Amino acid sequence: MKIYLNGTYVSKEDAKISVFDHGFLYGDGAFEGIRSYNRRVFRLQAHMDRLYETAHTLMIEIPMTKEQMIQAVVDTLNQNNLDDAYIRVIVTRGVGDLGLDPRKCHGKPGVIIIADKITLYPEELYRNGMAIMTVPTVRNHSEALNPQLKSLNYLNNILAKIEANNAGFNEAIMMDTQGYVAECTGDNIFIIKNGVLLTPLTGRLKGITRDMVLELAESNDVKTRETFLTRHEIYNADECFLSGTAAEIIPVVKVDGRLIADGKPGRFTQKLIQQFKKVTASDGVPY
Ligand code: PXG
Repeated sequence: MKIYLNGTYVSKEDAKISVFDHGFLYGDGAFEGIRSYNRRVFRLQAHMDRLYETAHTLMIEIPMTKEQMIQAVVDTLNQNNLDDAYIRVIVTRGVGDLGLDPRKCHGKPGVIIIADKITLYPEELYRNGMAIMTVPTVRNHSEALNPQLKSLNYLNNILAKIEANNAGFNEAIMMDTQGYVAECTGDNIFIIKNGVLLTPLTGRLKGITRDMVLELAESNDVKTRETFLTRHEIYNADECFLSGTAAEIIPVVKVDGRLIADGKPGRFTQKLIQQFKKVTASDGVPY
């Protein structure tokens, strides 16, 4: 495996960063998770736009242009000769001292690109659907750490994942600070109710897979609405599914012990999974 580390390629064993890097000390940085299918990088521009927006808000100046970053992602895929891959782009504040003041980080921000594989959930769950639960840990308040930022600080999502794992589940639904459904630990959430596709309006990451699901629904003449959702609405949905780059699209069939409709993956969800496969196999930046 060849890993892009600040402009050079190194082996997995040699891919090391300083213990004084604020990405390590404080989670001070940004990241993206991207997939390629069939030697095409899916929605690369959208991932780059989101990465640069996160960095802009964090006031981290990425030491390369978006075009150079796109080229580095493509080059990393070629270096590793992967037809299908999960690509992790990481930008760290860089090396500073033990204080959190970012002004002490004198060097350039760090840029790391890893191309590998990822499987989030067992294959069987994509066919039969997943049982998930709501957890006590809430998603960040927008005025604390905006969930729109894909920062290196994922501790509240990790706590939520631990709560679900402790109870024997693979995934957690997190609420926002007002008690509305926000998203899962690494996925956006959708329901279908009376033929309308519903998904949380705020308090969640603006997922790139989420955007694609909304586009696909509209092209199927399914009405979509971004709104406020409660647990009650999830329990009584006709269909429920999650979306994410790593997770792709996965049906949800039980939430907090309540079956979703008949407890089987919904018809629209299954159609969407088929359409998702078609689009991802043919769209994207070739390499
Ligand atoms: N919400 C959150 C909080 C995410 O981190 C998504 C939604 C889906 O967004 P995209 O743009 O990918 O459709 C994500 C991204 C993991 C893992 O191991 C998941 C993500 C990122 C990193 C790791 O579960 N999902």
